[in-house]
Amino acid sequence: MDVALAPAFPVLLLFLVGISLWVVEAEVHHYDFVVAEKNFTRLCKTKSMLVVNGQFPGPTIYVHKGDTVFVNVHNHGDYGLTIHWHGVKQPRNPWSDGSAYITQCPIEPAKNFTYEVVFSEEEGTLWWHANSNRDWTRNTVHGAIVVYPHGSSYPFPTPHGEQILIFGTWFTYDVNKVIKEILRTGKDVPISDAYTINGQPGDFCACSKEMTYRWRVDYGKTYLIRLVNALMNEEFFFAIAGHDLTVVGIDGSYLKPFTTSYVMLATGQTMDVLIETNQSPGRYYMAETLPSYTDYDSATRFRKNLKSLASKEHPVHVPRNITTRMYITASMDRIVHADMDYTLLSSLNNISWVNPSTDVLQAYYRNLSGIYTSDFPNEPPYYFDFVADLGDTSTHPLKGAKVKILEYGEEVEIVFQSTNLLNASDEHSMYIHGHKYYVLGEGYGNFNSTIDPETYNLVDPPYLSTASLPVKGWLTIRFKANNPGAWAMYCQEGRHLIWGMNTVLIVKNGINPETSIRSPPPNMPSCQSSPFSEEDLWKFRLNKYIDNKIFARIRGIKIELLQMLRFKL
Ligand SMILES: [Cu+2]
Repeated sequence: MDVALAPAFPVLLLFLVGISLWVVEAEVHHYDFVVAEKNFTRLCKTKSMLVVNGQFPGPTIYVHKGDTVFVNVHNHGDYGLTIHWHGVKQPRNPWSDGSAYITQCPIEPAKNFTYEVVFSEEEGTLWWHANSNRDWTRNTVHGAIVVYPHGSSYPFPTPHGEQILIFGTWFTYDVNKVIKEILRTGKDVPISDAYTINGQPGDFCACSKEMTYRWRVDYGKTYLIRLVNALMNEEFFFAIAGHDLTVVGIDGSYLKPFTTSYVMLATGQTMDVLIETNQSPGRYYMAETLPSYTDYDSATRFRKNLKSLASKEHPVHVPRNITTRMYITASMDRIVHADMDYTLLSSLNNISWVNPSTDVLQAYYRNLSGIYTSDFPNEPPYYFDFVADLGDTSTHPLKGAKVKILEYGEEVEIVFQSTNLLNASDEHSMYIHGHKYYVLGEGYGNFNSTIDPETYNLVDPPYLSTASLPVKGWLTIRFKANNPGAWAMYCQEGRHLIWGMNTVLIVKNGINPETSIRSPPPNMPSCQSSPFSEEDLWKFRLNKYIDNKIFARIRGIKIELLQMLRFKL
């Protein structure tokens, strides 16, 4: 704006200020994430755990819609990891998706990597977490992402205040060590010791009374609560005693507001709810409970209320011209060995995912062969009554890195079917990277392709990144494959994920640069198994040289090897 004009034209100045607020540019933010071990005490026990910037939960990222965030992740831990931005589409930028062995190789100890997190359509609450299908690091390495509207306001009355509530799982020991062992033995995962809200167990838990998370609110106000389900394995109900909740958003998109006494979040889901503090001043419990098997109707009833705003400002674009249809079974399974011992597995369409040695994205982009195969099937290999009592294990899942290739712009419909193999049907939280999708419908039993589509919501279906696949039931989603890259698709529940309930969608480039994958950043972590680069090797040798030199001086001797090293350095 021309400042010189201001004194002479005060009216014009106000007008220009008004305009400049409207066209405010998308911002660029920078964060440093230092991942390191730190001691935490809960339930009367102290343990060391991996966290970001010494915090549990980790730091919140605040942006406006359309901003870009550079997050420099410094790994001070003792094993490799990646960070994923859950529900962030990252248009054309799979390089910063942070999916271990799918979009990148892990950031090794003492290394760093800068993610460029590109926000586009998301508005509301999302979260970030360590992302691996071979460990549970995300249990302690996670935090919230808040995306404010850009140049507009909320599609609901502006709240007086807001609060983030992150729900987590607590183990009193290093659960990752146990998971490592489980991956070797193929046995079941341990049960957690407590659930936490913002890092603290409830006040009924041992040694927790003083530390339990408390939130002080004023009477007669409206607050926006941002809920994040960062639990390792569970979906849950959440309620606040004596108060109704008005649900206004989910997974970073708005909903038609509806009022309810409880909400339900799938594993990995986020939700925005309003609360009016209209009850007499006092203390009210905020509580998460796990659904029992009889509660699944309550879960379904709640989810039926989820409807997109479908307004002029927030339209829906439900794909109608489906070019790829997939019917994907999600199963627990096991391989029984000759000695009657067994190994647990999980699968999608009878394929149990195994990470390749180089990440899928790198292999696809550089045309490397032998890393993955493109034969992930569009339907299960065997049809049977998927939801019957199925104690036996005759389906023999195949292990491998099988991916599904999609042309750019395809309109995809996927029906997920939960099977009851091992009589172990469970709700699954189906998550796709790089694409949000419309949830058209869900139901119990085997999917019926004649009857069930009649129930689809094609008008205002919710737009999610993570959705519940009901126990012994089905779930139909649709999306347009308009984000080129290699994108993971899996069950977010940690125990299903580590056993292989995972695959990858590769979306090919479109016809021009605007519809093609960006070039990779120059500093992608290397996939070499050796933790040392050439530079590290020389640093290592230099340190050894200095040590040896001191040692030699003490002894008063000269070692020829040292001379040689000195020459080289
Ligand atoms: Cu699952």
